Amino acid sequence: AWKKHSVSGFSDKDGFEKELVRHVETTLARSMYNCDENAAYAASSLAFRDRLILDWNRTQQRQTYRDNKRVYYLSLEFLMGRALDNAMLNIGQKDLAKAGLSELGYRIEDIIDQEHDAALGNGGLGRLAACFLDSLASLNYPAWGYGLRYRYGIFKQQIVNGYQVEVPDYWLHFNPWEFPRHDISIDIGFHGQVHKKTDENGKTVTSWEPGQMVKAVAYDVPIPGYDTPTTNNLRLWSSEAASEEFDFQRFNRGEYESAVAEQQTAETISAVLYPNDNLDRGKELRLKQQYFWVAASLYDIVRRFKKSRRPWREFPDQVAIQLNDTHPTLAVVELQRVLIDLEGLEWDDAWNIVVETFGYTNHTVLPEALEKWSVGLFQHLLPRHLQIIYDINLFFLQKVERMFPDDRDMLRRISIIEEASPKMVRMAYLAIVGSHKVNGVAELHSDLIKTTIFKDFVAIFGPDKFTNVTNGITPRRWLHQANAKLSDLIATKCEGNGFLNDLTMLSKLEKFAEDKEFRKEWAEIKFANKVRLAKYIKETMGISVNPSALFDVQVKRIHEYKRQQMNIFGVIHRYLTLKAMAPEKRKKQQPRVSIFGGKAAPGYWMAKQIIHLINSVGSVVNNDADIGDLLKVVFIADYNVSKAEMIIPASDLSEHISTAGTEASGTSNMKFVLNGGLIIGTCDGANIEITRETGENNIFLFGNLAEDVEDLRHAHTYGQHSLDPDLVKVFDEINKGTFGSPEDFGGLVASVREHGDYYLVSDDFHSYIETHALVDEAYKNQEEWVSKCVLSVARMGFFSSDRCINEYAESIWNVEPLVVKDDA
Ligand code: 26W
Repeated sequence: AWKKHSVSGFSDKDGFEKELVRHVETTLARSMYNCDENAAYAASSLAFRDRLILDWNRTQQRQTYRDNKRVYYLSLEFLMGRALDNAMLNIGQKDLAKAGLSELGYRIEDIIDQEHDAALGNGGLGRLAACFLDSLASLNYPAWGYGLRYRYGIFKQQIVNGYQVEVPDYWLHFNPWEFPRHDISIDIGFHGQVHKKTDENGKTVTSWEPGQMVKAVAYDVPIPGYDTPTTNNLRLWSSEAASEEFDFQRFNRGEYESAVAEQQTAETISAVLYPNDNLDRGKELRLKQQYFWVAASLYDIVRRFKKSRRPWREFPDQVAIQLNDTHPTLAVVELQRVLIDLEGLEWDDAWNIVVETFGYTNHTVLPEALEKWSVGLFQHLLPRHLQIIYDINLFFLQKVERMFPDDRDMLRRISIIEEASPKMVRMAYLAIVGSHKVNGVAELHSDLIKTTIFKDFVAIFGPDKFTNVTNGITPRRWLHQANAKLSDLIATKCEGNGFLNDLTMLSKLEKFAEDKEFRKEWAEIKFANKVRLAKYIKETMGISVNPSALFDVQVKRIHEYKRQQMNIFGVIHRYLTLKAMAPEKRKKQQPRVSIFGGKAAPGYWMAKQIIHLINSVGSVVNNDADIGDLLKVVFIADYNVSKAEMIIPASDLSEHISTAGTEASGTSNMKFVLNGGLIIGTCDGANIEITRETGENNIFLFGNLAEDVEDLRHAHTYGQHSLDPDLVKVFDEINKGTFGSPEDFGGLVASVREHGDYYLVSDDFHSYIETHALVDEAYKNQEEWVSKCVLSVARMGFFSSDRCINEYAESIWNVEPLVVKDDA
């Protein structure tokens, strides 16, 4: 049996303090008398970082030496949040740091709070990538993440007069968690010409002579596993002017300004994260980002492979590359180019290697989110890649024609090139053709892609190419870090902290669901978390909320398909109902706080109207003396990972109410349940599997099913669409001006009334309202409510990202963990 190698932490509290002081006095060049919380954060981070580096170096050495198959996770987004708290917990020395900091006169929460979130992502897809990195390291897989080092992360959201205002997120003033590797830099080409020559053997050789070069510089971020010395690497690429371009000659020719301008053009590539979630706008700079990142990453991966001097056919035995949505699909084309143009392989040999190497994860079925790039743009930016795409498509179409000789329309439907004007490259189709496995992220979603958007591809490649891997979340961040008290309470009933490595151990909690004493402790923790959130709400926006009220939370990106509009219409309905009641009856109603949070894409007009309506309703309801504590409406500005860590543990009820069939999985649904909250939700995404695991009695499901959505939409368009009468009352109230100028919300109302109600708000409204009434009823019986929460948590083991990563490893990557021996 292997003995576990211990983590390179501090020997004791004094050891940590000494290092902290050393960093304050030398690295930061300050005196301890002049060490504010920010400096204490910086020094703590530097101290912990030093410990991580030792394990990080050893992990990389070990992985190089053993030379096992590695996983490369290519994602344009990594929504990491804060690193210090996570590093302390994963190393297992937060208590020690707390004691040390306290001795020096600091509260650890204040120190942790100094850190700026690393917000290099939009929402679900980016946070999933971050959870996967945590699991990959915690399970000792040899794995790297590859992404872009954006100078600006997702914008910061301010609410001004009820409207969203975007502020740039410049987050790199001080970032101790990244290591610039100026020695690892790669020149990436764009534009230019393609040349064909015949070599001595009569073989045609194609070469690409780019017209512009941009330099990619690596920045590495250590990813510590929990309770293991394995510390993996996240490599982020930053763009700079290629060395040749910003040359000395040009200064002498008096072209200083234009030389600097070119440098800035190069730097633009990694400057900013595109803030659209589920919307493809086809911007040239975005395609440049994608190629820049993919080409640099592949160069790095290929270079590492070449060090072991194996034959090319062994590449897929050594390398698994996962495409996080279609954003990195150019990697398929780039690897084929490297193999045939630079390494001289035959097309078929190269193509087999490519397909064996890649796996593609789809995260959405929304048509407006499926990436397409115009052929003209490709021709201009990546002329050689366009040729290769045409060849990939030609061979693919030939294969399909042989399989379905009489089906002309099939060829038109499945072609990687959409024959429209302008012609478009369909990236999802390219990703499917270039990968050996395609997966969805929850059962319903994986079924839907097989029967709708990718149906033809199932007929062509057979059903085995398509699979499901239901998403998961890391219990380290989303329970242990976000909700330390609950995690500690669970540990007392689950034989210690083992559940953090094996979440199925939570099942030991089942037998305590009926234990009065345990329920009391459980309820006290939930209450304390609500008090903490109430305090934050009071301090940041001056709204008093009663922590004994039912906290009803919907936090996620604002999108019509996620239906925050239905939620706020429901809140208006509740308000009207309360107002219409006799005071005696009113007093007996269940008090609620409706909490919203989330960013709207800057160009998404409808989403911005939703935010404005929520805030407008809030300012009326929160100041209505008839209502008092019975209803409060709060919009928490700038929802991000660190706010999620505070909000999620404070929820009694969370809303996951997308139109059935539209939310691929959802992952916050899992986080809320894991933190002892219940869900009101539709039969969509992972809600369905959560219900299967936790039991129908422990979730509030409502609304139409995915299989009925198409018919309902059809009926809206061609039949008659009679609106739900309660919803009509809500619209009438909006139109009366109760919440400000009705024109401000005209789009929201019209989309339901005039424009076919695509997201079925009216169809689901009645059952939504009724189900909320059931929630009120259930919440009255606190003993039973808490028991539902305990049972649910006990049954959440399946939703760990550890389970999810093990499934990828086994069914898609064929990689194994690298056992850490004591001597290596
Ligand atoms: C091209 C623009 C664009 C940008 C981002 C298109 C699509 C995206 C993402 C795929 C959107 C996204 O984050 N999808 C979410 O992925 C989560 C992780 O699998 C799921 O849990 C969510 O249901 C899904 O909306």
